[in-house]
Amino acid sequence: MFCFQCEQTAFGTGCTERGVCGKQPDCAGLQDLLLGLLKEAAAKGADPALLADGLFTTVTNVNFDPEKVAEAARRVAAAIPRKLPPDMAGLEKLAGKYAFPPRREKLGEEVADSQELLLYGLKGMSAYLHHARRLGRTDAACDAFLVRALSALAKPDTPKDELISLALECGRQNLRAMEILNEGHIARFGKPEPAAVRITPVAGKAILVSGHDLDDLEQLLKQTEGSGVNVYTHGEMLPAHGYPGLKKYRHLVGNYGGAWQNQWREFDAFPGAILMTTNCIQKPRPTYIERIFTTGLVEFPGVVHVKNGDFSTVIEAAKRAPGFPETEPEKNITVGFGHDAVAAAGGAIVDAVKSGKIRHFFLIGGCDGAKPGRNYYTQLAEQIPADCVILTLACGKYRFNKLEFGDIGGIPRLLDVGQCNDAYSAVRIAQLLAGAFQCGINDLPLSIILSWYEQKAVAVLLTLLSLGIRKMKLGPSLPAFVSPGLLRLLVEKFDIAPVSTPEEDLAAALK
Ligand code: FSO
Ligand code: SF4
Repeated sequence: MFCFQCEQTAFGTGCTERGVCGKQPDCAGLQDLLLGLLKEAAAKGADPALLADGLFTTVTNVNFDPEKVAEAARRVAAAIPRKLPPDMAGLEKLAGKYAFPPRREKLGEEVADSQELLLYGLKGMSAYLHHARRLGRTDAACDAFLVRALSALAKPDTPKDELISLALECGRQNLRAMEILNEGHIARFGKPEPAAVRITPVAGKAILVSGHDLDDLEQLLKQTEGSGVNVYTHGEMLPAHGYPGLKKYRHLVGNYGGAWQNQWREFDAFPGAILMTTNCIQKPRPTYIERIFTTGLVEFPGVVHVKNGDFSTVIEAAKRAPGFPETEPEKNITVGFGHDAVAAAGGAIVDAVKSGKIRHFFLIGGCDGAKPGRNYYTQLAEQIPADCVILTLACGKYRFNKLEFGDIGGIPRLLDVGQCNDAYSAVRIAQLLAGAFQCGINDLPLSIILSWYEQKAVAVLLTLLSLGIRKMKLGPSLPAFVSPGLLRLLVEKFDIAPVSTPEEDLAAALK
């Protein structure tokens, strides 16, 4: 196998024996086959929903089940149409034809790596299109672009420059994908508003919901209403508490734990059932494999998968588990600072900047991971001076969102904008500030310092680049699929740089 699509890739170069994420070679091979078929299907004008779901299936930490990936490959093959070998051994042999290293050898490093940059951006965008579609939102231009860009990847002779411009176009289209997802969330659950979220447990039976799919959360909340089972958010579900249509459920009692990479410890300790709605599942420990469930595209061999939104097995498992024995003293954090909430405070924020009370904004967001270097983000947030405001989003926020930051004249110093897809909201906030100060985003007293882990972060980064945003810092390390030539281009055109030390990066930002 060969895979280097995420930040934790082995030795910073590529996973070859097995994935650091736990992906096994059989599953990796079948994902290569699925991707190859998706490109061929796109060239034949296949259904964009089928393409998006296929791509999302191959995102890091989504689907570890070879049988299910093979099923997905068969669905895509049927759309081409193309006959596949009937057995797994035949599929795995065929998969070898689509592996990355021979392709890289044939195409040369720069073209092959530019193909991967575009492919990973498309994977990230597909995740957002998938969630939006589940809320009844689609966009014809995004769908058409997905088909066109994947078709370009089916052709070996698409030149590097065209691939790079498609990658930037992917960033533009991804902004729209995040926008329709935002519209879908607001239409269904109302505009996010600042809300205190309890982070200590309440006595009683419990279900922990992780991942990004707010629709799944809503179904679960409806099905647990009046059952005596409390629901807690985990990881990227935390922003759910800001939506009026979700926080109205009184048994959505709080948030438990932190980011996805701590799940072994946290799920072990959680005395109830656990539901994974999207990516970021790790190989479950035997201690909780009986009480963890998947739904949607996320699957793991040996874990019960819930289909058709019927969460009764999850609720039964929660009732069998002991639950929390007692209510701990209440502690809260605040979420819900989407662009509408920030716009409402816009006048006060602009006044605070003009009077010098707010000196600088830091957007510190992105995806968390397990590497020790990620302490950087905690140290950075801690060292940011008291006259600066921190905007944050995605699961990287757990590195600092339980610290006390206080406020500047009533404006909280830490504003949680939401999930990774709410990068859309962060862009709107930046545009709002730029409008108020009649300048461009690059001229604002704003520094963007991102952490990346998987392919949705690649899509978001491409979005920010496509908006012409310069001088972003990226960490904890640069992607392995960025070849030296591609890196030169990113540095020359966008002044993008890896994170350094918190002290150096802070000094540079506040200069
Ligand atoms: Fe984090 Fe996981 Fe939202 Fe990612 S939970 S790592 S890019 O899936 O998605 O922020
Ligand atoms: Fe390795 Fe990341 Fe690929 Fe998993 S997704 S196999 S950790 S590069």
